[in-house]
Amino acid sequence: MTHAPAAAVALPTSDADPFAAEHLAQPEPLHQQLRQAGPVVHLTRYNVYALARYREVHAALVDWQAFQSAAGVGLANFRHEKPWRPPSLLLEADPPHHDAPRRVLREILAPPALRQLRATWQTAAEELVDTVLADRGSQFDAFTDLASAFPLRVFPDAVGLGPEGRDNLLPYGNMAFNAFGPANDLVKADADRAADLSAWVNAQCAREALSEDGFGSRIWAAADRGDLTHTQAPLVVRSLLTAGVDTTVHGLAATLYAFATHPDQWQRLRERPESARVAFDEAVRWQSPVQTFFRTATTDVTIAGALIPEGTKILMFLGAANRDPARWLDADRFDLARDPSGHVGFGMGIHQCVGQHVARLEAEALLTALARRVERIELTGEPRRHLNNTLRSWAALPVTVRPA
Ligand code: HEM
Ligand code: OVM
Repeated sequence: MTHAPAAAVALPTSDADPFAAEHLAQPEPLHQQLRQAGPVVHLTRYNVYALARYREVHAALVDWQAFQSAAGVGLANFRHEKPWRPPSLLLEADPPHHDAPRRVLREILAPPALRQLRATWQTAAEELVDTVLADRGSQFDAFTDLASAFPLRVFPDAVGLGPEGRDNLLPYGNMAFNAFGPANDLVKADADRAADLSAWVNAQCAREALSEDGFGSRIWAAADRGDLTHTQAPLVVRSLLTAGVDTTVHGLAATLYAFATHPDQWQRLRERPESARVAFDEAVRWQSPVQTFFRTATTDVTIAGALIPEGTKILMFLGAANRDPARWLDADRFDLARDPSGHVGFGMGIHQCVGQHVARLEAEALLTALARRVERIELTGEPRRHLNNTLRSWAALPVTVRPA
């Protein structure tokens, strides 16, 4: 990536709407078109520049100086449009403002800090799978009964939320991830609930709302130490509640879908339960639960010879990069034998998912509990997608299992 001035080349263009229902339901054909069209494609409908190849997506993710986040990582440009809520102090911030909140969350969500949760989460996963098999038998909805139920059982407790109103978490996240896209019907469908959901989430970020020994109170303790201001603390808690629920729910759903459609891979996991973590990363690569994020060009910049004017939005297709045949052998295959490291499903660079160890710990607990108890898992009905502007998400995953 070089900085202008440079010889600009003519850009391929596309009038496709990546946020239209047909592409959200099945993004692969558009991804392939965009990758083939060139390293940068001008999307005329939104006047944004699309990156769908691994090389360029990776390069943009690691170059925070040229591709900023503080103007928003959705389509809306915060330089000109008022954000729907006060911007995230992590996701929608650039250095140096990004540094302190990032350092605080990194400590709280780092593997050593999660060690005390492992046994609790493993037990919760074993109990959940036992209960589902006992109550539902061999046929159930792997989306509702496992992929949603498990994070909702363990994550809000780990943050330190009270018992009331937890059913607001998924709708709030759904709304926040829709808000990165254009103001289409998906956004309008959430509009009447926005104020209530936001009020509830904001109230849970207060120190008094949080138990004494969770992630939330540790964020407030960091403020007491002076690592954050007391004004920043509730917004950092808000990041956990926004980014920490729907992502893992749909990430686990993606993983269960992958196994329900690849019986040989399920056998492999059962033989080697220690591969649960890498299996989850392979599922994150293969499905990319978070499909897209934007950046904004801080200067005139050229990518692969194409001039991108200062102030314009760049749309990074994480899902397309994660299946770029130039980077991945047999890119469309879900394969536990591959090394998925380097995938951009959690991002890359200074904004790379700070909650990824939480997500992996949840996945490891649920997958190993299920692998111990279930010999076969297969789809018994049409899996149903839920459409969201950013998340590759699910509504139903009907499965039949054979207990081990
Ligand atoms: C950032 C994906 C789970 C909290 C990110 C980014 C991606 C991502 C792609 C990068 C954003 C960017 O570059 O602009 C995912 C996926 C998950 C997951 C696929 C599950 C499968 C979680 C969890 C938490 C979390 C469980 C909280 C416990 C965050 C936060 C950021 C972030 C706070 C912003 C970090 C920053 O800007 O420095 N995530 N995430 N995520 N994630 Fe996750
Ligand atoms: C945040 C955040 C971080 C990552 C993803 C996200 C809604 C939000 O810090 O609020 O999606």
